[in-house]
Amino acid sequence: MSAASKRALERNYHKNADWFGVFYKRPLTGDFAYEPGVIRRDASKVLSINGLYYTWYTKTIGPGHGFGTGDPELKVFPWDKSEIWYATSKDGWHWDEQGIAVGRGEKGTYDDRSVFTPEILQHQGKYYLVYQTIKAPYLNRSYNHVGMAIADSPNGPWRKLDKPILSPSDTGEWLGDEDNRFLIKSQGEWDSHKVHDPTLMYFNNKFYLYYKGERKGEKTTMGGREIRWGVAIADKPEGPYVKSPYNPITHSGHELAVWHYNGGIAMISCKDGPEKETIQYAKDGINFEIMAVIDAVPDALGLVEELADDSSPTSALSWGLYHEYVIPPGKSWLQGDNYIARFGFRGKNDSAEFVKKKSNQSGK
Ligand code: AAL
Repeated sequence: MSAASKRALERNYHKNADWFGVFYKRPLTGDFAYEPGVIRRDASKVLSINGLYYTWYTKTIGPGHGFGTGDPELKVFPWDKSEIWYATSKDGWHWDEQGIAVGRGEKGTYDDRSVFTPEILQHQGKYYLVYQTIKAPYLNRSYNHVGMAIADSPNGPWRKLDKPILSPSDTGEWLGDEDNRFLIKSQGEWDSHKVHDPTLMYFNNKFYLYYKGERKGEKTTMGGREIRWGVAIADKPEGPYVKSPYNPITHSGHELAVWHYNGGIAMISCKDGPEKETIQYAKDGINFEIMAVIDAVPDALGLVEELADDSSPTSALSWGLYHEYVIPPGKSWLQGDNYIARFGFRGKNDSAEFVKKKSNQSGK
C-alpha cells in the first residue's frame, strides 16, 4: 500500500462527506455596501435579538502606511486607530450602522491606540464583547492583548474592564533594540508576542476563550506563517482566564470560526498553516480532529449564532458575514479598504440531488 493510501486510511479521507461543502459570496446593501475610504472588517458573530440581527465589527477611516514611517501618529494597518461599531438588520441582507459600541481608551490606557476584531457572547441576559487591544505607540514589537466590555443590552452602554483579560505569554527575548519582530535571542512560547481573534464560548458550564497566538521571531513552516491557536478557561465571564496546559490546540488558522455541535465544539480555519481551510471537531473543546478540508474559506467569518444545530455539522455555516478587500491599482493591501459582505455554504445535504432524494423518501 502506498504512503498516500496509508495516510488516507489513517486520516479517514474516505469519510465525513456530511462535514464537506462549498462557500459562495454575496454583497450586502445599506451601510455594509462598499464605501470608499472606510474600513469595516472582522465582523463578530451575528446575534438574533427581538427579531433583529446584530453584529459588531472593526471600523476606521483612511489608508494604512505600515511601520517605520517616522510619524508615530500615522495609521500603520487597516485596523489601526480602530473603534468597535455595531449594525442591525431585519433580513440579514440590508444593514443599518447604529453607531460606536466600544472606543479607544484615554491616553496612557492599555487600549489607547486601537480596539478591534471583536467577538460577542450573550449569556444569562448580559452581553460580553471581547476584542484586541493595542497601546500607543504602535510598533513592530508592540504586544497585542485581549480586552472585554460588558452590557445589559446589545445597544450598550458598554462597561470596559480596567485591564486585559488575556495577554501574550511574554516568554522568549528580543535581540537588540531595533524595532524588528524577527530579531530574537529566543522565540519563547507559541503566544509570546500577540494574542488575537478572541472567541468566547459558554461550554461545559465554563467560559472558553479561544484565541490566536503570534510568536516572537515568527518562522515560516511547511504551511507558511507559524500561527497557532489556544484556549483559556474561566469559571466567570470576567475571568480570570487560565491558559490550557494542552495549548496550542491547533497549528493552523489565521482566523477561526467556532460553533457548538453535538455536545462538542466545531471550528473552521481560513489561511495559514499546514491544516488551513479545515473543519475540525473536539468533543472536549480542546482535542480537535480534522473532519473536512474546504476550498476558499472566506476571511474572518462571522457566524450566525442561532443557525448552529445538531441536525447537521455545517448548519452553523448556512450563512454569515466575512470581509472583502478593495485594493486601489498600484497600491498595497495596507492602503486598501475593507467592507463586510455575506457568505453562504452549500453542504452535501443542500445539494439539489440530495434534497430531491430526501423529499422522495419522505414523499413530500
Ligand atoms: C485579522 C485578525 C486580527 C489581526 C488582523 C486584525 O484578520 O486576524 O485582527 O490582528 O487581521
